[in-house]
Amino acid sequence: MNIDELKKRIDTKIICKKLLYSKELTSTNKILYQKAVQEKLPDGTTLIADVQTEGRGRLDRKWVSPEGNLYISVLLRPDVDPKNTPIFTFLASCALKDTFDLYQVDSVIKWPNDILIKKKKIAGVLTELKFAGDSIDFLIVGIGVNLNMTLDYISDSMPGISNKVTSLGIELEKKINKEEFTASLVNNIESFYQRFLSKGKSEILSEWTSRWNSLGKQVEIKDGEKVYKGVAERVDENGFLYIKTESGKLEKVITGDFVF
Ligand code: BT5
Repeated sequence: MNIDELKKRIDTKIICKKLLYSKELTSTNKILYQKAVQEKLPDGTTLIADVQTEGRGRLDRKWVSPEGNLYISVLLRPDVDPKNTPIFTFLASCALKDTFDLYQVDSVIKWPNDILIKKKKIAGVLTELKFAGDSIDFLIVGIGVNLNMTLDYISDSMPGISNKVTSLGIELEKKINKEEFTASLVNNIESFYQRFLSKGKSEILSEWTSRWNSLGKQVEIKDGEKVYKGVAERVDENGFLYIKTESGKLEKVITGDFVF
Protein backbone atom coordinates (compact mmCIF):
# COMPACT_ATOMS: atom_id res chain seq x y z
CA MET A 1 0.00 0.00 0.00
CA ASN A 2 1.29 3.43 -0.93
CA ILE A 3 0.40 5.33 2.24
CA ASP A 4 1.09 8.80 0.76
CA GLU A 5 -1.26 8.03 -2.13
CA LEU A 6 -3.84 6.80 0.33
CA LYS A 7 -3.58 9.87 2.57
CA LYS A 8 -4.10 12.17 -0.41
CA ARG A 9 -7.48 10.57 -1.03
CA ILE A 10 -8.71 10.44 2.56
CA ASP A 11 -10.95 13.23 3.78
CA THR A 12 -11.78 12.50 7.44
CA LYS A 13 -11.68 14.04 10.91
CA ILE A 14 -11.58 10.88 13.03
CA ILE A 15 -10.91 7.70 11.05
CA CYS A 16 -7.24 7.38 9.98
CA LYS A 17 -6.21 10.63 11.72
CA LYS A 18 -3.66 8.31 13.25
CA LEU A 19 -2.72 5.80 10.57
CA LEU A 20 -0.44 2.82 11.21
CA TYR A 21 0.83 0.59 8.45
CA SER A 22 2.75 -2.65 8.22
CA LYS A 23 3.83 -4.68 5.20
CA GLU A 24 3.27 -7.93 7.06
CA LEU A 25 1.95 -8.81 10.48
CA THR A 26 -0.03 -11.54 12.21
CA SER A 27 -3.46 -9.89 12.32
CA THR A 28 -4.42 -6.21 12.15
CA ASN A 29 -7.10 -6.82 14.80
CA LYS A 30 -4.67 -8.55 17.13
CA ILE A 31 -1.85 -5.98 16.75
CA LEU A 32 -4.10 -2.94 17.03
CA TYR A 33 -5.70 -4.43 20.15
CA GLN A 34 -2.28 -5.03 21.72
CA LYS A 35 -1.12 -1.49 20.89
CA ALA A 36 -4.30 0.00 22.30
CA VAL A 37 -3.75 -1.86 25.57
CA GLN A 38 -0.17 -0.54 25.77
CA GLU A 39 -0.76 3.11 24.82
CA LYS A 40 -3.74 5.48 24.71
CA LEU A 41 -4.60 5.49 21.02
CA PRO A 42 -7.16 8.06 19.83
CA ASP A 43 -10.63 7.25 18.51
CA GLY A 44 -10.34 6.32 14.83
CA THR A 45 -6.76 5.00 14.94
CA THR A 46 -6.39 2.71 11.93
CA LEU A 47 -3.98 -0.11 11.13
CA ILE A 48 -3.53 -1.41 7.58
CA ALA A 49 -1.38 -4.35 6.47
CA ASP A 50 -0.50 -5.79 3.07
CA VAL A 51 -0.25 -9.38 4.31
CA GLN A 52 -1.55 -11.16 7.42
CA THR A 53 0.05 -14.39 8.56
CA GLU A 54 -2.68 -15.14 11.12
CA GLY A 55 -5.75 -13.34 9.75
CA ARG A 56 -8.78 -14.21 11.86
CA GLY A 57 -12.48 -14.66 11.30
CA ARG A 58 -15.12 -15.20 13.96
CA LEU A 59 -14.82 -18.15 16.35
CA ASP A 60 -11.08 -18.34 15.69
CA ARG A 61 -11.56 -19.19 12.05
CA LYS A 62 -8.84 -18.32 9.59
CA TRP A 63 -9.05 -15.35 7.21
CA VAL A 64 -6.92 -16.10 4.15
CA SER A 65 -4.78 -12.97 3.71
CA PRO A 66 -2.36 -12.91 0.76
CA GLU A 67 -0.82 -9.75 -0.72
CA GLY A 68 -3.11 -7.74 -3.00
CA ASN A 69 -6.19 -7.61 -0.74
CA LEU A 70 -7.13 -5.15 1.98
CA TYR A 71 -6.71 -5.84 5.71
CA ILE A 72 -7.74 -2.93 7.88
CA SER A 73 -8.68 -2.47 11.53
CA VAL A 74 -10.17 0.65 13.07
CA LEU A 75 -10.15 1.44 16.77
CA LEU A 76 -13.29 3.17 18.04
CA ARG A 77 -14.18 4.49 21.47
CA PRO A 78 -17.96 4.89 21.26
CA ASP A 79 -20.13 5.52 24.28
CA VAL A 80 -22.46 2.54 23.95
CA ASP A 81 -23.53 -0.47 25.93
CA PRO A 82 -21.19 -3.43 25.18
CA LYS A 83 -24.17 -5.46 24.05
CA ASN A 84 -24.68 -3.03 21.15
CA THR A 85 -21.23 -3.83 19.69
CA PRO A 86 -22.75 -5.53 16.57
CA ILE A 87 -23.90 -2.06 15.48
CA PHE A 88 -20.28 -1.42 14.50
CA THR A 89 -20.17 -4.53 12.34
CA PHE A 90 -23.30 -3.13 10.68
CA LEU A 91 -21.62 0.26 10.32
CA ALA A 92 -18.67 -1.35 8.53
CA SER A 93 -21.04 -3.36 6.31
CA CYS A 94 -22.87 -0.18 5.26
CA ALA A 95 -19.54 1.47 4.42
CA LEU A 96 -18.46 -1.62 2.45
CA LYS A 97 -21.73 -1.84 0.53
CA ASP A 98 -21.59 1.84 -0.44
CA THR A 99 -17.96 1.43 -1.54
CA PHE A 100 -18.81 -1.59 -3.72
CA ASP A 101 -21.69 0.46 -5.19
CA LEU A 102 -19.10 2.96 -6.48
CA TYR A 103 -17.60 0.09 -8.48
CA GLN A 104 -21.06 -0.77 -9.80
CA VAL A 105 -21.03 -4.33 -8.53
CA ASP A 106 -24.09 -5.82 -6.93
CA SER A 107 -22.96 -6.59 -3.39
CA VAL A 108 -25.27 -8.18 -0.85
CA ILE A 109 -25.06 -7.84 2.94
CA LYS A 110 -25.51 -11.13 4.75
CA TRP A 111 -26.26 -11.06 8.44
CA PRO A 112 -24.25 -10.90 10.59
CA ASN A 113 -20.94 -9.91 8.95
CA ASP A 114 -20.51 -10.91 5.32
CA ILE A 115 -20.59 -9.15 2.01
CA LEU A 116 -21.26 -11.34 -1.01
CA ILE A 117 -21.20 -10.83 -4.75
CA LYS A 118 -23.11 -13.40 -6.80
CA LYS A 119 -23.44 -15.48 -3.61
CA LYS A 120 -19.64 -15.55 -3.15
CA LYS A 121 -17.91 -13.99 -0.17
CA ILE A 122 -15.85 -10.91 -0.99
CA ALA A 123 -15.51 -9.26 2.43
CA GLY A 124 -15.93 -10.01 6.12
CA VAL A 125 -16.03 -7.95 9.31
CA LEU A 126 -14.75 -8.96 12.73
CA THR A 127 -15.57 -6.63 15.62
CA GLU A 128 -13.83 -7.26 18.93
CA LEU A 129 -14.02 -5.31 22.16
CA LYS A 130 -12.11 -4.53 25.30
CA PHE A 131 -14.13 -3.95 28.43
CA ALA A 132 -13.46 -1.32 31.07
CA GLY A 133 -15.56 -2.61 33.93
CA ASP A 134 -19.12 -2.87 32.59
CA SER A 135 -18.51 -0.51 29.69
CA ILE A 136 -16.41 -0.46 26.54
CA ASP A 137 -12.79 0.67 26.71
CA PHE A 138 -12.43 0.33 22.94
CA LEU A 139 -13.64 -1.63 19.94
CA ILE A 140 -11.61 -2.94 17.05
CA VAL A 141 -13.53 -3.19 13.80
CA GLY A 142 -11.54 -5.39 11.42
CA ILE A 143 -12.37 -5.60 7.74
CA GLY A 144 -10.94 -7.93 5.12
CA VAL A 145 -11.74 -7.29 1.46
CA ASN A 146 -10.68 -9.49 -1.45
CA LEU A 147 -9.44 -6.98 -3.99
CA ASN A 148 -6.86 -8.69 -6.20
CA MET A 149 -7.03 -12.35 -5.23
CA THR A 150 -7.02 -14.46 -8.42
CA LEU A 151 -9.16 -17.48 -9.28
CA ASP A 152 -6.01 -19.63 -9.40
CA TYR A 153 -5.00 -18.53 -5.92
CA ILE A 154 -8.50 -19.20 -4.60
CA SER A 155 -8.70 -22.69 -6.08
CA ASP A 156 -5.18 -23.59 -4.89
CA SER A 157 -5.34 -22.11 -1.40
CA MET A 158 -8.95 -22.34 -0.31
CA PRO A 159 -9.97 -25.98 -0.75
CA GLY A 160 -13.56 -26.65 0.12
CA ILE A 161 -14.70 -23.04 -0.19
CA SER A 162 -13.14 -22.01 -3.49
CA ASN A 163 -16.51 -21.82 -5.27
CA LYS A 164 -17.86 -19.57 -2.50
CA VAL A 165 -15.16 -16.90 -2.66
CA THR A 166 -14.52 -14.06 -5.08
CA SER A 167 -12.58 -10.81 -5.35
CA LEU A 168 -13.37 -7.41 -6.85
CA GLY A 169 -10.62 -7.97 -9.42
CA ILE A 170 -12.25 -11.22 -10.55
CA GLU A 171 -15.68 -9.59 -10.78
CA LEU A 172 -14.48 -6.55 -12.72
CA GLU A 173 -11.77 -8.40 -14.64
CA LYS A 174 -9.15 -5.79 -13.82
CA LYS A 175 -6.52 -4.91 -11.24
CA ILE A 176 -8.07 -2.95 -8.39
CA ASN A 177 -6.28 0.15 -7.13
CA LYS A 178 -5.92 -0.54 -3.40
CA GLU A 179 -5.41 3.09 -2.38
CA GLU A 180 -8.53 4.19 -4.23
CA PHE A 181 -10.73 1.44 -2.75
CA THR A 182 -9.32 1.90 0.75
CA ALA A 183 -9.79 5.67 0.71
CA SER A 184 -13.42 5.43 -0.30
CA LEU A 185 -14.03 2.76 2.33
CA VAL A 186 -12.37 4.92 5.00
CA ASN A 187 -14.34 8.00 3.91
CA ASN A 188 -17.56 5.97 4.09
CA ILE A 189 -16.69 4.61 7.55
CA GLU A 190 -16.14 8.20 8.70
CA SER A 191 -19.47 9.30 7.32
CA PHE A 192 -21.37 6.50 9.10
CA TYR A 193 -19.39 7.01 12.32
CA GLN A 194 -20.23 10.73 12.27
CA ARG A 195 -23.87 9.79 11.83
CA PHE A 196 -23.62 7.41 14.75
CA LEU A 197 -22.06 10.17 16.89
CA SER A 198 -24.76 12.69 16.04
CA LYS A 199 -27.84 10.47 15.80
CA GLY A 200 -27.05 7.27 17.68
CA LYS A 201 -27.19 3.56 17.07
CA SER A 202 -30.75 3.46 15.70
CA GLU A 203 -29.54 5.50 12.71
CA ILE A 204 -26.96 2.83 11.86
CA LEU A 205 -29.45 0.02 12.36
CA SER A 206 -31.90 1.65 9.98
CA GLU A 207 -29.18 2.38 7.38
CA TRP A 208 -28.07 -1.23 7.63
CA THR A 209 -31.63 -2.58 7.39
CA SER A 210 -32.28 -0.50 4.26
CA ARG A 211 -29.23 -2.10 2.63
CA TRP A 212 -30.03 -5.62 3.81
CA ASN A 213 -31.85 -7.51 1.11
CA SER A 214 -32.93 -10.49 3.21
CA LEU A 215 -35.62 -8.54 5.08
CA GLY A 216 -38.96 -10.31 4.64
CA LYS A 217 -37.31 -13.12 2.68
CA GLN A 218 -36.89 -16.82 3.34
CA VAL A 219 -33.51 -17.48 4.98
CA GLU A 220 -31.61 -20.43 6.39
CA ILE A 221 -29.04 -19.97 9.15
CA LYS A 222 -26.74 -22.61 10.56
CA ASP A 223 -25.54 -22.23 14.14
CA GLY A 224 -23.41 -25.29 14.89
CA GLU A 225 -25.77 -28.23 14.54
CA LYS A 226 -28.90 -26.11 14.71
CA VAL A 227 -30.50 -24.83 11.50
CA TYR A 228 -33.02 -22.01 11.57
CA LYS A 229 -35.35 -21.69 8.56
CA GLY A 230 -37.95 -19.04 8.03
CA VAL A 231 -38.66 -15.45 7.06
CA ALA A 232 -36.19 -12.80 8.24
CA GLU A 233 -38.38 -10.42 10.25
CA ARG A 234 -35.86 -7.94 11.65
CA VAL A 235 -32.51 -7.40 13.31
CA ASP A 236 -32.24 -5.51 16.61
CA GLU A 237 -29.63 -3.20 18.17
CA ASN A 238 -27.92 -6.14 19.82
CA GLY A 239 -27.41 -7.70 16.40
CA PHE A 240 -29.91 -10.51 17.00
CA LEU A 241 -31.84 -11.81 14.01
CA TYR A 242 -35.54 -12.68 14.36
CA ILE A 243 -36.87 -15.38 12.06
CA LYS A 244 -40.51 -16.40 11.72
CA THR A 245 -40.56 -20.16 11.20
CA GLU A 246 -43.20 -22.10 9.25
CA SER A 247 -45.03 -22.91 12.46
CA GLY A 248 -45.39 -19.16 13.09
CA LYS A 249 -42.91 -19.12 15.96
CA LEU A 250 -40.54 -16.14 16.20
CA GLU A 251 -36.99 -17.46 16.75
CA LYS A 252 -34.18 -15.25 18.01
CA VAL A 253 -30.85 -16.13 16.35
CA ILE A 254 -27.80 -14.88 18.19
CA THR A 255 -25.09 -15.94 15.79
CA GLY A 256 -24.65 -18.25 12.86
CA ASP A 257 -23.79 -18.55 9.20
CA PHE A 258 -26.07 -18.06 6.27
CA VAL A 259 -26.51 -21.21 4.25
CA PHE A 260 -25.95 -20.08 0.68
C1 BT5 B 1 -15.25 -13.08 8.88
O1 BT5 B 1 -15.30 -14.16 9.72
O2 BT5 B 1 -15.78 -13.01 7.81
C2 BT5 B 1 -14.42 -11.93 9.43
C3 BT5 B 1 -13.18 -11.70 8.63
C4 BT5 B 1 -12.44 -10.49 9.12
C5 BT5 B 1 -11.07 -10.38 8.52
C6 BT5 B 1 -10.39 -9.10 8.89
S1 BT5 B 1 -8.94 -8.82 7.97
C7 BT5 B 1 -8.51 -7.51 8.98
C8 BT5 B 1 -8.84 -7.92 10.40
N1 BT5 B 1 -7.76 -8.65 11.02
C9 BT5 B 1 -8.09 -9.94 11.25
O3 BT5 B 1 -7.31 -10.79 11.73
N2 BT5 B 1 -9.35 -10.15 10.89
C10 BT5 B 1 -9.97 -8.96 10.36
P1 BT5 B 1 -16.26 -15.42 9.52
O4 BT5 B 1 -17.66 -14.98 9.26
O5 BT5 B 1 -16.00 -16.28 10.68
O6 BT5 B 1 -15.72 -16.08 8.19
C11 BT5 B 1 -14.55 -16.82 8.17
C12 BT5 B 1 -14.71 -17.84 7.07
O7 BT5 B 1 -14.65 -17.19 5.78
C13 BT5 B 1 -13.60 -18.88 7.03
O8 BT5 B 1 -13.88 -19.95 7.89
C14 BT5 B 1 -13.58 -19.29 5.56
O9 BT5 B 1 -14.63 -20.21 5.30
C15 BT5 B 1 -13.95 -18.00 4.84
N3 BT5 B 1 -12.77 -17.26 4.39
C16 BT5 B 1 -11.51 -17.24 4.89
N4 BT5 B 1 -10.73 -16.37 4.22
C17 BT5 B 1 -11.52 -15.81 3.27
C18 BT5 B 1 -11.30 -14.83 2.28
N5 BT5 B 1 -10.14 -14.21 2.11
N6 BT5 B 1 -12.36 -14.51 1.48
C19 BT5 B 1 -13.56 -15.11 1.61
N7 BT5 B 1 -13.83 -16.03 2.55
C20 BT5 B 1 -12.82 -16.38 3.36
